[in-house]
Amino acid sequence: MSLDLSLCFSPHVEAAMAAGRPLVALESTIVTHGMPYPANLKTAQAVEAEVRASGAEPATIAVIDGTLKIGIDDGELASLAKAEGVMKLSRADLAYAIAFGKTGSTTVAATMIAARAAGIGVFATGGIGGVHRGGETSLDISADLEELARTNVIVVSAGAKAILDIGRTLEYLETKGVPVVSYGSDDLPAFWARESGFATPLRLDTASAIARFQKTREALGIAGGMLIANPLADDQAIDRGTIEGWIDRALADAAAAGVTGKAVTPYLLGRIVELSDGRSLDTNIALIKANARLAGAIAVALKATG
Ligand code: PSU
Ligand code: MN
Repeated sequence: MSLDLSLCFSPHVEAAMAAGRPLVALESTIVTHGMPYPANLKTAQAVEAEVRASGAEPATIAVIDGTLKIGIDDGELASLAKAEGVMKLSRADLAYAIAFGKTGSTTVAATMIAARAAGIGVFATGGIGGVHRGGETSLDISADLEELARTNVIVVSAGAKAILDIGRTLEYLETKGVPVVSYGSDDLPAFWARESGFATPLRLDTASAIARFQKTREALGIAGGMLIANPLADDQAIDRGTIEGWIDRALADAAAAGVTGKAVTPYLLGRIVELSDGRSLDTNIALIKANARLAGAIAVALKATG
């Protein structure tokens, strides 16, 4: 049996591709599972605007009624933002949703797969998934890490989410040969916080240096993506001590509620928004916008280097 996996490009994305303009992929799990309505919708729109302001075209990716969309329109974004029971898709179930006509948002892993299929080399998110705290016994390790090892897409993030075990996440990425590059910092950022306390494996200070690094990897035939960790501006970040208190409390609540599997990350993010009285949400919004700006600059630089 031969299946026609036709990607559905939005008119904006199609026009940008035809004109040879730079593109940036954006994920949709942050919309459906990462933030409450209506902040999720406002943020997704603002993030697209940031990409445009940096000279690139945004392509927000999602599966809608079984169609893999590379770029969605305002109406589709609004209905995803409000919808309940949307699947949270990763490498394991992206094809399931397409095969059986489901609607699902794409995580970092699934967005990388779709971006690669569409020929888009740069992708902006908030924070990647990684090794959860206690992951050495629970084996709760995000499929995002394996995807970074396999799929040639530059993922611009604010690091791994601070709810995770950052040290083990770094070890895992090192084992898999994934470059971890902090942008303009010697310390690996930790999502809401500017610093994780871990020295960054690599540091680059310009978008064109990042583009040059990825092009060189590709020239060497090295498969896989790279993780760019972009620290938030000082006045928008939350200090490590403050955020750790909320994380500990959220982790204890998740354990008491018996939350497991795919539900863990959305539960923790939601609980930390409550515990911080919305402060973590403001910071999450600021960091994804900053990442979208940097991703746009990298996409522009990739075009400029041929
Ligand atoms: N960044 C955010 N909020 C999010 C995510 C990223 O600011 O909700 C999502 C991404 O889609 C990422 C997912 O792939 O969280 C990680 O989920 P898990 O830990 O279950 O792999
Ligand atoms: Mn998990």
